[in-house]
Amino acid sequence: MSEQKSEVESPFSLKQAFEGKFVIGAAVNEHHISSEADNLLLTQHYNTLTPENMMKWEEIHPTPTQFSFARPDDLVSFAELNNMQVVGHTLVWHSQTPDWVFHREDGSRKSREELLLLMKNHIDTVAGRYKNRLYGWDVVNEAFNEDGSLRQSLWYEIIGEDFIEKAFEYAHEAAPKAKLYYNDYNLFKPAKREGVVSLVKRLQSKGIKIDGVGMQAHYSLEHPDLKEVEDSIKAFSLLGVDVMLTELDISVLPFPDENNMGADVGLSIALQDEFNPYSDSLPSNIQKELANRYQSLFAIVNRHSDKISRVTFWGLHDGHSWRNDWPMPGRKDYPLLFGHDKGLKDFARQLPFAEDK
Ligand code: 9MR
Repeated sequence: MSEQKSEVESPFSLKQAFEGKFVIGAAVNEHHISSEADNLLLTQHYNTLTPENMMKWEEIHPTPTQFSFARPDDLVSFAELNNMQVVGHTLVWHSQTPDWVFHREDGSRKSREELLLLMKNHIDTVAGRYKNRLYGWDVVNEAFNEDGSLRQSLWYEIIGEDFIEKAFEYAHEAAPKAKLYYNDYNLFKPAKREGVVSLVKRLQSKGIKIDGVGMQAHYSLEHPDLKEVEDSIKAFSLLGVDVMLTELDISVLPFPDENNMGADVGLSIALQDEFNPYSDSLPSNIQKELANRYQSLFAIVNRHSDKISRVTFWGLHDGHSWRNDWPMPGRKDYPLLFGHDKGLKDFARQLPFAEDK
């Protein structure tokens, strides 16, 4: 499944293979930053990093008066030392946000004004701290429902639909040079795509800076139809903003709930063996399917590399992927380019790196 090539020859490097087209990255946690072996993989293959969890509100701002900057600082320093971009993830999200953000001590809901002030302080403090060091921010994450309407999150319910505009305005004030992105899953779906297209147009018509749309890209062998992915890349690009695949992984496992594909972190289903068929190893025919799927996706990405500024994998190697635990904790999945043994999978060396191959 994987091989280590002699370091005597020029070693294969993903970032070199895609050089001049788009930057390529991985989502990382503190253990990658402290592991020498992982450091080597990261610096050899990637030129952009996204913190998988450590900049989420509950981690970086766990209580009203406490900010936890030690781990994010280490990540940003590591990236700077190695000439890598960092994209912050994420300032405003309905998930992984502590309850005190939305409720007063007596349990009642905060007012619009209170929540806006808190949002501004959070963004000022977090985005402001890294203002000339982070390349960009996922300013707002997952604000849409599958039908293209706005999710009834507490941000939406308390502030109203302009919470998104406010977040982008505050982020621009706090970090004027940072690229500002909207990020979501299932953006290949036409209705959800249209919701985001309308959002970008609304922000643009009001003169609010938005630089790009991140398509998360949590895919599987069967889903989605890549034609829809391509249609969304084109649609977002027509708005004049960057398009990125921001959380790419391709699950090989059967999906236990066909109605809830995507990346809703709230979904959790008890482990059943029939849904964990490759707990020992991945059969060669499935490896081939995974290789073909990645080939097809990167053929599209290459064809549109003039529109795509970044491709980021959601994790470094299979052992650490969130896919092993979502939506069914305890499975063994194989969604990334580096396997459970941390080796680069053979097919990754033969992705279509050149135009229209
Ligand atoms: O991969 C992340 C996992 O380790 C966390 O437990 C989870 C909840 O914070 O978030 C995962 O990352 C999510 C990302 O932040 C937003 N899009 C969906 C990702 C996968 O759930």
